[in-house]
Amino acid sequence: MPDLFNLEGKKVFVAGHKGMVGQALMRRLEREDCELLTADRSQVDLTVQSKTQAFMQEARPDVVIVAAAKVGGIWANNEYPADFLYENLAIETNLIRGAFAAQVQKLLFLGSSCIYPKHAPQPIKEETLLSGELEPTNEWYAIAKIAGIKLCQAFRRQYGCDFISAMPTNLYGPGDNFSRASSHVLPALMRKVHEAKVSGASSFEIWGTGTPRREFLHCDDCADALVHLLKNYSAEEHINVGFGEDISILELAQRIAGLVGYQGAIHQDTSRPDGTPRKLMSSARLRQLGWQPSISLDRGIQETYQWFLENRAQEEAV
Ligand code: GFB
Repeated sequence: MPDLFNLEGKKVFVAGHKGMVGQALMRRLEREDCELLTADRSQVDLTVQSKTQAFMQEARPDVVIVAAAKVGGIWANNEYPADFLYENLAIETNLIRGAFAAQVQKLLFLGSSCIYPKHAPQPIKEETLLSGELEPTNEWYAIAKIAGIKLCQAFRRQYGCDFISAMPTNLYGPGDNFSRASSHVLPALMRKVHEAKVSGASSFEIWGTGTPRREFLHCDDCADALVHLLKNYSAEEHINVGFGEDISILELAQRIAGLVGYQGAIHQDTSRPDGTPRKLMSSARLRQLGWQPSISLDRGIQETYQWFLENRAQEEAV
């Protein structure tokens, strides 16, 4: 079957090309016969409407991927509600409206699995959106991402724009944020295990009870799925991008410790929040479109740890 949308010869603007997903998209798109367009923050501040608009008018991309966002783990989301709500709203409205004004042929907006209700039935189907209350630690980010989905749908409905939305699950991989406070759980635990191993500590700490369950997708698998969607998907409804299996946080900690080669104990800091009890998405619609992940969690953890050792371990230790 020929692709619905042909990337050949197209000018593709990857907004957020320096983030983990943006970098993965750049690696993946290099294999396509398209022209890649990027813009550093010093060139264009995507939170400023006039600057984003002017950039789009001048650059005239054919395709826009909205991978630019303010992101972080449970602590950062909870601590900086204004930044997470405002910056994400600003970036996405500027890019989506800017793409419409510049007559962009195709736009792909990236959201997150936290858009779904805290107690959504598992695995979470796309139609669960807006059927219940959000998880309070990340409702600011979730509301911004829901607004982005709706904006794409609205431009599609009112003006016939080919704007689509994808909702990746929790992502990890090379280029991730390993900072102590603002990172997501997988890089956070990787760093803690590494430091415990290097210092000879008898234990390391995980936040919360360890019982919440999460699904983890490697960023290179995610980028591959996103390119597949660009080529093969054109509809109003957002579409889930998941791995298909989840794991408890305690099991994740044990898995990382095993792969890194650390034998100490794991302590739970229950003064920290658990967040959503479980977030396993149904990716049935994406599978029906002919895509599935290829990087196992063990291989992904090993690769990411290698990247951490080569790129971050030294500076993080300071
Ligand atoms: O990855 P994470 O920060 O975010 O945390 P969410 C997932 C789970 O891991 C929570 C636990 O139950 C945390 O309490 N956890 C255990 C840890 N140890 C740690 C640690 O050292 N660091 C971190 N960060 N967590 C985020 C949302 O939710 O997921 C975002 O806040 C976004 O908006 C993102 O949707 C994908 O999975 O809970």
